[in-house]
Amino acid sequence: MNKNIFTQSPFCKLLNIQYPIIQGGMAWIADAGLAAAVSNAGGLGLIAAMSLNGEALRGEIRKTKSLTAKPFGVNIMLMSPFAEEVARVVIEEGVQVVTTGAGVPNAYMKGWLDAGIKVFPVAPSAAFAKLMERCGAAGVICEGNEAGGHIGELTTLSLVPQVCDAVQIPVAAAGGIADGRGMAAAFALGARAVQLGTRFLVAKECAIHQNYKDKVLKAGDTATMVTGRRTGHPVRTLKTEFAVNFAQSEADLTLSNEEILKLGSGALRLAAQEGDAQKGSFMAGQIAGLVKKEQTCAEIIQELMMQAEKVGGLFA
Ligand code: TUI
Repeated sequence: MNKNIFTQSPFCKLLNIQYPIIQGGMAWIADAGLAAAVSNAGGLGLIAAMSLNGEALRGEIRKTKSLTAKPFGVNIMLMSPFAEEVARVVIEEGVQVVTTGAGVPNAYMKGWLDAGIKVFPVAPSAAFAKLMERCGAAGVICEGNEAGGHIGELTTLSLVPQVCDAVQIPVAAAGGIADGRGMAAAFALGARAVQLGTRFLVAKECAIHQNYKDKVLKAGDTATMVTGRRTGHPVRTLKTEFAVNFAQSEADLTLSNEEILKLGSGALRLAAQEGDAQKGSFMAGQIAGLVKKEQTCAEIIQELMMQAEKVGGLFA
């Protein structure tokens, strides 16, 4: 394995980026400032459309264009009440890359492909990845359940090689990756890119509340837990008082699924914007224990590449 495998890959050429590193499209968190900083550092920055309606997303896209001349993308969380309008806005604004999560993007694929958008759905299984390949996806993102936020069933180590064997399109690995060792490991499994969320949470250009960053920086290896399995929307968060109480409410069968969902809604915003330690849901991946310092996006990407190339040398 040499430098070329990471930096002069067909994946980088496909997206016209320098390094095969994608920033996770973190809902309520990934804004124009973060996306532009990652893209300016040679990776692929993403704006999260989850919390934005069509016009708010349009503003964020235009802001990103004013901050970087490099390619960037938009992540569309398909459970968002604004999914349909933001799906239209990415076409109107000439966005080059769209990633999708938490659902099946079929209804939007034709419009995006006709507009020349490269689509990378999050695929939680090999069957889903094959379906996306048939629908014209440029690649898939395989996010193991080590990831923060809304998760699937499989781990990154199991999911990535099985999807790589199932499809011809490039696979990006996500979940449990925060340094060059994880990046090299993902490439050893057949991935052609990595997506990182938790590491970019503490980026200097990430505008979340400092309480959120401090919780990630202090987190150890067993600091996360999964809630929401009962409602069919499992979410990995830091083990806070809110998360533990939420898990207790889930176990209480006198509460309906609707009541449980209501308890959780809005909690991510409270964490990201207000740093609310009591009512906030601090989503983060299992790899949070490895994230120990605040750095610029450029420092994060350079460090990752240096480590990955060093570890990658083991395969040469
Ligand atoms: O979407 C994510 N991660 C997220 S979204 C989010 S916002 C949120 N806020 C409050 C409660 C819940 C979520 C926070 N984190 N990652 C991408 C992802 N997609 N992970 C898993 C999936 C997925 C799961 C099932 C993709 C497709 C899928 O298809 C199953 C099916 O057939 O519908």
